[in-house]
Order: sequence, then structure tokens, then C-alpha cells
Amino acid sequence: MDRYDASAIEAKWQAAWDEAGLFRAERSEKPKYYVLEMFPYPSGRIHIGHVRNYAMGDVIARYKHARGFSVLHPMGWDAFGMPAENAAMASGGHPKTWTYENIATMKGQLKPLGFSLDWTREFATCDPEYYGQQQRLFLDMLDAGLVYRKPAVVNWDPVDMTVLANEQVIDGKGWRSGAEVERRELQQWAFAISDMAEDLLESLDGLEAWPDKVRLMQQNWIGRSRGLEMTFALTAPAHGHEGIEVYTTRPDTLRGASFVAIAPEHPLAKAMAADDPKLADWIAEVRRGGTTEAALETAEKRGWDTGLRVADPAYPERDHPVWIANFVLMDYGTGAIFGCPAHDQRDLDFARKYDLPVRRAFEEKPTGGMGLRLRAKAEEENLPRLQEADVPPKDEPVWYIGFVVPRHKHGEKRPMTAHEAIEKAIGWAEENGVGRGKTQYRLRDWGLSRQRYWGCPIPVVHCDACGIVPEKRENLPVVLPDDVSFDVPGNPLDRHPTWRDVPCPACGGAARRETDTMDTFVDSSWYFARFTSPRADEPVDVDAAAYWMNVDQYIGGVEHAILHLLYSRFFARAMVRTGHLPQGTEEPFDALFTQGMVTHPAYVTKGDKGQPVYHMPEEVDLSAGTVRATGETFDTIPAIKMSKSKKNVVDPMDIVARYGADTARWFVLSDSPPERDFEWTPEGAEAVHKFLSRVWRIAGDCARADRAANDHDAALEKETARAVHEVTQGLEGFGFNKSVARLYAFANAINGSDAGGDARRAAMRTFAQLMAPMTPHLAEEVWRLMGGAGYVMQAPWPEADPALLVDDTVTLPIQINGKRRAEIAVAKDAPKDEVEAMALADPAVVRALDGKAPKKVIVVPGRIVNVVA
Ligand code: ANZ
Ligand code: ZN
Repeated sequence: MDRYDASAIEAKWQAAWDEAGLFRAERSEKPKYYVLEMFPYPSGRIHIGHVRNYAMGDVIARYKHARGFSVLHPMGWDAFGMPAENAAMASGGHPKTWTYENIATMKGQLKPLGFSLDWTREFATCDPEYYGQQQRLFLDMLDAGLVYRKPAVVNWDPVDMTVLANEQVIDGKGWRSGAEVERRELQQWAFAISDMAEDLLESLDGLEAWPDKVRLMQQNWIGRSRGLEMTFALTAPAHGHEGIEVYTTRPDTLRGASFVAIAPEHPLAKAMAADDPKLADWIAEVRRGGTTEAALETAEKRGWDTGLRVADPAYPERDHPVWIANFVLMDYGTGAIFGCPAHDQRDLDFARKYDLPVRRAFEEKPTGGMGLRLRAKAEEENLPRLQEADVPPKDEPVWYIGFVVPRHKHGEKRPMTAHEAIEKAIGWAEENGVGRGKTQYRLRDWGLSRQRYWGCPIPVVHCDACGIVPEKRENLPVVLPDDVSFDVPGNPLDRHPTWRDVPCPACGGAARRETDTMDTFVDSSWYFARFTSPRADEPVDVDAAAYWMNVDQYIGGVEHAILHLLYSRFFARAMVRTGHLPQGTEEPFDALFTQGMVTHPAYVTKGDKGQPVYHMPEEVDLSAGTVRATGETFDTIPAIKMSKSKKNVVDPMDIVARYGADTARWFVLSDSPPERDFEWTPEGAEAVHKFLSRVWRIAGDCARADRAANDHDAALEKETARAVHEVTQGLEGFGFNKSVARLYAFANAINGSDAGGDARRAAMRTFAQLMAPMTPHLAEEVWRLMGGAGYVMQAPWPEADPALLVDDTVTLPIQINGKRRAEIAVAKDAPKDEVEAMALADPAVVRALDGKAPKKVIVVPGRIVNVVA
């Protein structure tokens, strides 16, 4: 028989599967199974992380096929986004050409991997057929009040005159212009996701087949907190304001209040700036530096004393200054805080800088009862040595000072946890009419406007007479114009009069299209639903969705654990509400699996300025420890995530060309549990190829083996049953590496068996079925060679006879004069004399007896063999 020729086998079966339409998802009487891997961004090349991700999905898809499910396993392209525009800016091409060429290349790379994908459902999110339906969804969401306009702060590049994405702001400067970025307020579209915060949080509990860590990340992102909204009355009304509403999650620290601070965008600050050009300049100045959380976190604390004062609602004898502070955000809480320097580091930094009082709200260790020292310490103001805030612990009881503690009732003073003190403080504020308890979410509404070209146009028109007018549904899709150029910074849609200037859909007068496009996260928030009916001329055919939804198993990278999944959960709810998905699909992903990364060592030398210079694996001589081209010695960084910047990448297509897709697939599944990182090594891939060649040879041997008279073999049947059982368990529980390990053992068992031809062929047929999810091409070939009928994926998945799984051998210890010397494995029902003979023949026993005959042998069946010498 010939050697294992992966490329011939793989091409042959891929053509046959295509021809047979084997992977076309059909609605039927059968139970359905929808397995989905996060669809790729068409960057230009498939990388090994894709291969691992899609190999896992394919294992499940093929396994579920064999289990009798009607399987949906689709693929498409998350095709809008900045890189296409950047490429156009850098090399003058067109984002559309760039994107579709990349899609073609990557599809050409995916195909030879032999994934069981239903390519008839393929779409790219930049296809007008897709984004037109997205525009329709948008309009329906607009009608339902799920999307609206609000002012939002953006990064503004004053030189390029354009809005920048956060990742385009580098150290507070525009990535292209190098200009200091400013914060600017623009009218932006936003999805009302925060209205659903409660439900999005509560429903996490039901997602039992999601990783705990992902649920926790979502929970933290939604960030429910219990706090108090309270008013600090201005000692004299100013600019039409009587008081300032603050939001605090630590009302238990109110005794430590020493100032009130408002955001630079706060209405009071704005009103004051209107009469005060110096303040207006100052506000403009502190808004420089971008809107990223990191930028705000690290920015120097800066304040402006307004000269106004507020009364303290809990301590009428005190009043506090009102400052405008750059660290207070307008879009959280009420845009105003009370500062408590003793217990909040930010507030302390601010107080030290502007010389504001520092007061404690609690003592951690009072030194005895109601002693004088405690009183003295408690009253200590402007604590001079305190450089680090004493951040209040939440669960540890502490000794509070002040209004939350009934100070005068003898005996009532005791330590309290913050939880208790917070509730007390809220109760106090409500009773005294100065505030109300409030549950607040960190989750903000999702701003979706992007001032760029390569995205889904927002289908509305701005009319001077009518305001914002939705595009008529029959005019959808609003298609992106092709004739645009990127030689000038900014959004080309703004500079495209024939596209931009349109009659108003309502009054027919002159109007302007919205030139903002949608955040690309919108595109990926409902694609899973579209796959159920990808050619429907509505967003989703609800009948198709009723059959296919939910996604039974979703697989992807943990880097999407927060935004993508949260947005998808929001969209599913929005689509149910607008009638585009059936009830019951509000949580669209029944099970989620997040796979680990593929890692590889990186090879690094120092450049002339001491900077690290990375070298591709094929550029270094590993045994000599030198870079081939220059002879320099390099350092090896132990396996880290493969990335282009570290040059520690292997191209999966090289592996496929060299060894075949089955080797690549088996290897990425074999080495470590799927949730863990996986280190790629050339030796590992080579070893897999050797193993598959061996399987090929064993299959050839089995094919040629002669029948025996009574051709079945108990040992081999047992081995088969065990393999079926364990491989199945591995596949069911995302333990692909365990399934693979079992198959190595099973191959050895078949190879070592001296059973007759039929028995070995039967075992090998099962072997082909079991390996088919991982290495479908070789499996198909072996299946046919062993006389299997039809396609291996269509043959019912083998069942293990439970009787064969029962272990009917026992291991007995052998004691000689009370000392354990050996053990033997015997059949459970072996007669005593047989056990005795086996025990005495055991080499360790022979050695111990040293030629002497035993005085007595006592066999306790199923327990022990005692030899008296
Ligand atoms: C007094 C206080 C004392 C606070 C203390 C903290 C510690 P979380 O818990 O994340 O929701 N805050 C409120 N609104 C803000 C805004 N718009 N911009 C910046 N900071 C704001 O955070 C709530 C806490 O962050 C609030 O509780 C408030 O400071 C601050 F020892 O009030 B705290
Ligand atoms: Zn109009």
C-alpha cells in the first residue's frame, strides 16, 4: 500500500463532501444543533488561533451530525472596520476592494482545512444585503425607543479635524497628526442598553453553561452599586441652581466630606463659564488629552474653585467649597461628588494639592471604649501625616464616627460593616428628606456613531424643517458610495455632496444624510441570528430562527467576553421586542466556550538603540542559538501569544502544505485542554504526522488481514468499547485532548492485536468514526477502506456496550509471610487453583521464595493471596 498522501486524500474527500452537499443545514424532523465560532475579521490571512477555534467547532459539528442532529455550522466575515480604511490611507486602495480580496484569500485558506461549514449561508457584514437589514433593524429599534440621540464626548483631533477612536489616541495625541487631542461634545446615536442593565445582570445566573469567569466579567462590567443621591444646598443660589445633587456609593463616609466637586461639563460649570472667559478657557484646557479611562485615570488632578459654598446636610455647622474637577465625569451618577479625602485616594490627592481639610469618618482601632483618645483622634482635622487614603473596607466592621452612629445613646456604639452603615446612612437621608437610595449601574448606553466611512450607514436624514427623519424602509439599503478617496483626513462621506445631499423623506425639502456610520460591534451583535436565514428579505425569518435558535454552542476568544457578548445579549432582547426573533431567544447563546491562545517562543536580539528586535522562527538557527542572516546570538522568550509584532508566528498554511489539514487539526486539538494555552512546536506537528501515517499503515494491514474461523475477539471488542466510551466523554465535555489521547492507545491496541481480519476491520471502522471529528479526511478514507457505507459523518455514532465497560479483572496483592511482595491481575471469577498457580509463577514471588517450596498458599478470592514460606 502507498504512503499516507494527505494532500490527495484531503482534496478528494473535500470535493466529494461538497458534491454531496453534506454540510448544508436543513430544517428537518431531527433535533437541531447550532454550533458557531466567532466569525473572523478579514485581516488578510488565517492564523493559527483561527485554526484552533474552528477545529474545535468542527469537532462538535461533525460529532453532532453523527449523533443524528440537523446541524447548523455557518461561517461569514466581520468585514467593516478601521484596518480597511487605514490600508486605503496607507496605500491608496479602496476599503471595499481590500476587504473582499482578503475574504477571498482567507476563504481559500479555510477551504483546504476541511471544516464542515455550510458555505451556502456565507455573508460578509459589508454586503449591502446584510447591512441593509441592519438598517431596518435600526429603524425598528428607533421606533421602539431602543436607540436615541444624546450628546457624547469624543476624541477630537484639531489638526486632522476628525474624531478619533480611543485606539487612535496615543499618549493623548492623535496618531497621525501628533496633535494634542481634545474632548468634544457631539450629538451621537446611542443604544439604550442601560435600560436593560438589571435584566442583563440577573439573567447571567441562568447561563450555567458559560464560564464563570465570563459571567463575572459581565457582572463587573454592568457594575451594579447601591448608593445615595443627595442634595447639598448652595448657601446662596447661583446661576439658577439652588443646590448640587451628588452621587455616592459611600454615604457612610459623609462625616469625612470636605468639598463638593462637579464635572467640567456640569450645567452649573457651563453656566458659570458662560460669564467667565477665564473659566471657559480653563475648561477647554482640562478637556485636552482624550476620553479613554486610562487617560482620565492618569491625568493630573486639576480643580477650579468656584467660590460657591454648600451646606452639609448631616452637619449643619459645616459648609464646604464647590470645585470644578477634571476627574469628575459628567456621564456617571449626577456628575457631582462630595470629596472625602481621608478615605478616597483621588480625593486625598486633590485635597493635598488645593489644601482642603482631611477628616476621618471612622476609626479602625479605637483604643478602648469611649476613651478620650478616641474622641481626640476622631476630631482630628486635616490629618497632616495622612498621605494615603484609608480606603474603607466593605466587609470588616469598623468604628464609625458621626451621624450614622447614635452618639448619645449610651452603650450603642459598636463596630459596623460598611454595608450596614451605608444602609443606615441612606435611611437617615431619606427620613430627613435630603436624599434617596439609588441603585446605579456602571453600564452606560452604547454610543454607536462613528465618524468613518467603512461601516454601516445610519439610515436617517437631517432636515432643517422636520428634524431627524428616518429613511423610508423601501429605500433601504442606504448603500455606501464607492467613489470616495482617503487622501484628506476625516470621513469621506462628509465630503460627498451627491451622496450626502438628499431630499427629506418627510417633506421633500433639501436635507442631509447622516454621515456617521455604525460601530462595527453592531454588525457582530446579530449575525448569529441572520445565519438562520441569511437570504431573507427581512433581518431574520422568525420561523427559521424558531427552529435554529439558540446557538447551542458558541466558541471564541475570551477577549470578546465583555462587549461582544453583552451587545449580542442586548440585541437579542431588542430583536425579540421588535418582532425579529421569537420569544425565548433573549439569551442567544446557550453554552459558551472560550479557548486558550496559541503560543510560541519569541526570538529577540537588541537593536542599535537597545530596542528589542524580533526574528521569525525560520530566521533563527535554534541549535546554534544564532540569527541565520547575521550570526548574532539571540535570546529566547518562553512561549507567549503568537503575534505579528513579536514575529513568533507560524503560518498554518505552511503546515497544511507540508503535512496536510488533518495533521494541523489533530495537533491543535491534541496537546492541551482547549481552555488552556497551547504551545506550538515544529516537533509536535511532525510527531502528529508520523502518528497519522501510522494509522494509515495500520488500516492497510487491517484491510489485508485474513478472516479467522470464528472472527471476533473479546479483548479487542473490549478495547473498542472503552475507546468509544472515553472518546465520547471527551467530545461531550470539551476534553478533546483526552479523546485524542485515547485514540493513540486504541491505535496501539488494534496494531498489537492478533485477532482475525474481520475483528480488526470492525475495530478500525470504529476507530475511523471516533477520529472523524478531528481528522475527517483520513477517517473517511479509512472508513471506506474498512468497508464502511456512505460518509463516516452520516454513520450513527458508535455506542459502547455497557457490559463491556465493566472491569472483570481484579488486582490481588500477594503477601509472603505477611509482607506484600507483588500483585497480579486475574479474572474476577478465576478458580482458586488457577490464582494460586499464577501467584507462584509471578517473578517477584519466585525470587522471594528463592527455590524453596511454600508451606501454605491461602487464596481469598477477590482480596488477597497469602503465601507462608
Ligand atoms: C464619597 C466617597 C467616599 C466615595 C469614599 C468613594 C469613597 P462606584 O462605586 O464605582 O460606583 N463618583 C460618583 N460620581 C462620580 C463621577 N461622576 N465622576 C467621578 N467619580 C464619581 O463609584 C462611586 C464613587 O465614585 C462615589 O462614591 C463617588 O465618590 C465617586 F471614601 O462618594 B464616593
Ligand atoms: Zn423635512
